[in-house]
Amino acid sequence: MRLAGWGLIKELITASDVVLEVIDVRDPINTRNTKVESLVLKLGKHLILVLNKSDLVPREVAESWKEYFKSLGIKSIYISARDRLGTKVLREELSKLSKRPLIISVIGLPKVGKSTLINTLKGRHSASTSSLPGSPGYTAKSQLYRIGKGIYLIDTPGLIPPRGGDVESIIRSNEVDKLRNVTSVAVELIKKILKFNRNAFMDAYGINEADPYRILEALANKRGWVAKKDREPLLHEAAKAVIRDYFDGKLSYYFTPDELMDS
Ligand SMILES: Nc1nc2c(ncn2[C@@H]2O[C@H](COP(=O)(O)OP(=O)(O)O)[C@@H](O)[C@H]2O)c(=O)[nH]1
Ligand SMILES: [Mg+2]
Repeated sequence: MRLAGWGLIKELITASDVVLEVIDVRDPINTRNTKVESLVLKLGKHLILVLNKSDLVPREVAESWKEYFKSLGIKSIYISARDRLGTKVLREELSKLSKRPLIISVIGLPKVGKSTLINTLKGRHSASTSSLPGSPGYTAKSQLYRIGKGIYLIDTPGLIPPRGGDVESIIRSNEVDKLRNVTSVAVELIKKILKFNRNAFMDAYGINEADPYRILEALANKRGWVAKKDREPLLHEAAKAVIRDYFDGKLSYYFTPDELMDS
């Protein structure tokens, strides 16, 4: 997994006029990177938080997060990059900024939906260019796309997840196949999902269990992921599936800013 170091991030933000920070609306708190946000503001660039995957939460929940960020003085917009909801509004917001060329960078932790958003914004006909207008020396290892007249979008490698207690920082630190202790990582994720949505695994897999290990066991058995020798369920296979299904949105939950204050 390509993750951007601090030097590259600085270089990218410096070259941008607008930074779109994509976060996951299911957990906006643990998928944002406040250190990068501070840098964006310090460098005097526009910051827009893009609350993605809002197809997975009720509209009121997405609204409540928008209000929450507004109260912090941060502009945000909720979208579903996958279902192309809210992306037109985002496009319009961007075109309103009159500067041309307008350089937009898209940053965010791995798996928040950066590539999906970029594909949606760039449409089928946009050409990819290699150098940024007005900055000939610029050599970022990032892809640049023209998405409108004088409007350019930079794709960025994922941000390094901030270290913290939450499981988001672990599942987004490496490819699922390369995660260490993938079973215990998935157990943590399952606990988190169950905390906010007791029916998540019933809805996704038809598995009616409350214990994380039992859930992994049941999923492995259901899918036929068992050891040849003794038919023991292969928990690590189920663990990887759970993490992937979480990224895809097959497993869902949400909480509101009010619940955040209470916890
Ligand atoms: N449900 C849902 N899933 C999404 C959305 N956008 C992206 N995804 C999924 O999230 C995963 C990661 O998306 P990707 O664009 O590769 O993220 P990136 O690592 O930030 O570039 C993929 O499985 C996407 O299908 C969305 O709006 N809704
Ligand atoms: Mg990507």
